[in-house]
Amino acid sequence: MGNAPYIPLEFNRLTEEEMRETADRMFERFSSRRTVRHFSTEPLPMDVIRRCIQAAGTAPSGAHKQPWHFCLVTDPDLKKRIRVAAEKEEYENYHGRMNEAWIDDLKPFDTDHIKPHLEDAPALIVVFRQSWTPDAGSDSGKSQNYYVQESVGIASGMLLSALHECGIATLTHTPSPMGFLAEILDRPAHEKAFLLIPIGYPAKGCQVPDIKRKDWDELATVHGPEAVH
Ligand code: IYR
Repeated sequence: MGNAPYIPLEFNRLTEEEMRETADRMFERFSSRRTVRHFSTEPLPMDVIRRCIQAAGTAPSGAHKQPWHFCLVTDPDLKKRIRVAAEKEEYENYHGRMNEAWIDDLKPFDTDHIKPHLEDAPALIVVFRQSWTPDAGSDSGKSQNYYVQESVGIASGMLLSALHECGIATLTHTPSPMGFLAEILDRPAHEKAFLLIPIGYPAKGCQVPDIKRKDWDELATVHGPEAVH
C-alpha cells in the first residue's frame, strides 16, 4: 500500500465449536440456493437490495481497483427494452449460434429464447466490469485495472449469496453478446456487461430441476494431513 496509512485489523476469532456450527449452518444455507427462472411480479424492499449491492462491493479486487459497477433496474420500460434486446440475441443463439451439444446440455433446464422473467422480476441487477478506470491525472487518461474477471466474478458471487441470505431469488443470466446492456443503460466506454441478474420472489408453484451437487470426493482433494494442527 506504499504510503497508505495502516490501521489495526478487526478480526473476530471464533472458538472451534463456533466455527463448526457456522460452517454447518452456512453450508445448509448455501445448499438451499437455487437458480430461479419464474418470478413473481411482487415488489422488493429496495433498501435491502442496496445493502446487498454494498455487500458485493466489499469484494477483494486486483490492486483494490474495485473494477465493477452495478445497475439496479426497476423501470418497466427499461426492463422491456432489455427483454426485447436479450430475446433478439437469444433467438440467434438457440437457432444456430449454439451447437447441438450445448442445446442438449440445456434440455434439463427447459430454457429457450423467450425471457418473461426480464419483465416479471421486480428488479434486474446488471453487473458491469470496468476494463480500465478513467484517470484525468495520467497521460493516457486511463489507469489500469487488474484481474478484472476474477474480481467481478467474486463480487458477483458475494452478491448472489447476500441476496439469498436476505430471502431473494436470483437468476444468473448471460445473454450473449451483451453489448445492448451498456447501450440501453447508457454506460461509459470502459464498462462491459458481465452478468444480468433478475431478482425477486419465486412465482407461486415455481419448480426447479432436481440437480445434484458434487460430493466431497469429486469436489475436492486434500494434499497434506487432514488435521492442520
Ligand atoms: N444464454 C442462454 C443459454 C444458456 C446457456 C447456459 I451455459 C445456461 O446455463 C443457461 C442458458 C439463455 O439464457 O437462455
